[in-house]
Amino acid sequence: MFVDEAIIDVIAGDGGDGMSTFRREKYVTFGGPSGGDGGKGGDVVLIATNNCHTLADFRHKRILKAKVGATGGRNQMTGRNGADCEIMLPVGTLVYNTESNELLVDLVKEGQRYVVAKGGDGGFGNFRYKTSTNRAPTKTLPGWPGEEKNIKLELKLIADVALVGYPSVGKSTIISVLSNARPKIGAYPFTTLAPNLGVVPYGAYEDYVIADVPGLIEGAHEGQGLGIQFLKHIERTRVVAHVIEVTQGFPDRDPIEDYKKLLNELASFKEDLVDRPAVVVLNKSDLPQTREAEEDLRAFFKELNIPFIAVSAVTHENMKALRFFLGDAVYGRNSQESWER
Ligand SMILES: Nc1nc2c(ncn2[C@@H]2O[C@H](COP(=O)(O)OP(=O)(O)OP(=O)(O)O)[C@@H](O)[C@H]2O)c(=O)[nH]1
Ligand SMILES: [Mg+2]
Repeated sequence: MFVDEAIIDVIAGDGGDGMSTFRREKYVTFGGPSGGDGGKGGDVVLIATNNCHTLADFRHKRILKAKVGATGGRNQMTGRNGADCEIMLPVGTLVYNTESNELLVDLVKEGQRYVVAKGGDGGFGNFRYKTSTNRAPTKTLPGWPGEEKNIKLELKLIADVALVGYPSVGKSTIISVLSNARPKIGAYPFTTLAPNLGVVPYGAYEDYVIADVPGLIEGAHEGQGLGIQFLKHIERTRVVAHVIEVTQGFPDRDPIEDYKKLLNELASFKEDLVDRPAVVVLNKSDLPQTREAEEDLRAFFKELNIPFIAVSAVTHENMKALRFFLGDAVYGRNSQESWER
């Protein structure tokens, strides 16, 4: 199940209490205070990872706690520190303090760490209180409490390219051909219920991340279809790739109309979504009606100065070119002419 929001409590460990004890040794009459400090409580640490792409793990796990520090020991031994609680979160997770609504951290890079709740320090043991006038103090301090917070996790995937289009235009098929991702593909609308991410090799040393967003329809920004919940995942992608098709038997569908309607949806959701680099991928060019329409569509997008490519994800025609076409857009090297057949 795809979950992109979760609210959890994070509780760092309390520090261990200081110890009150006196040295007891043979032949030493007044050994003096020797109680050690308590150990530090564990922190709650958030760590960004590319190994998971949803917050589903946190749907039921609502409280995450680090371990408390141990009480100080004899012979001025400090208690053991409490173990940290490390929480792995998908790259792209924004973390908010629920009470203040303040953004605490945006986990954008693999391996990024953030201490969201600090463990309490250990309390002083009685050896700390030894003075010239008080040689036998029994005073100690309890450990300091660990921080506690209620935080909201919000995932906004970070991809280089988002495939955007009507249901069943072949977005998932494209991502399965280009990348290591193996999403579900189906001849019915809304096969994809959650974004899929895949890594696409590009050039000798570069690659890019491609996301397939569940099919959008007119009214998506008002909640039609799978709606608004997935539009936010397009917010942080560099390039929007509109996937279009020439349908048969759907009189109300037309590739240019589809494109305009979805552009409108993106703009209604967030204006600057339409300002970012966009390209158009005409899929299913193995079908005769697509071949027929291709030249007109190419001319239309050329007029708008939008890079255009025609492919077939099923026969793999032009799919290698698509890999570079999208990569060029990501790295800002796109030239429309070079992709014309
Ligand atoms: N003829 C032809 N069919 C294709 C091509 N690409 C995809 N299809 C078919 O189109 C249907 C939908 O493909 P998907 O990849 O699931 O489409 P999608 O855009 O991910 O659809 P949603 O997840 O529902 O939004 C499947 O039956 C595919 O086999 C193509 O290049 N040519
Ligand atoms: Mg799909």
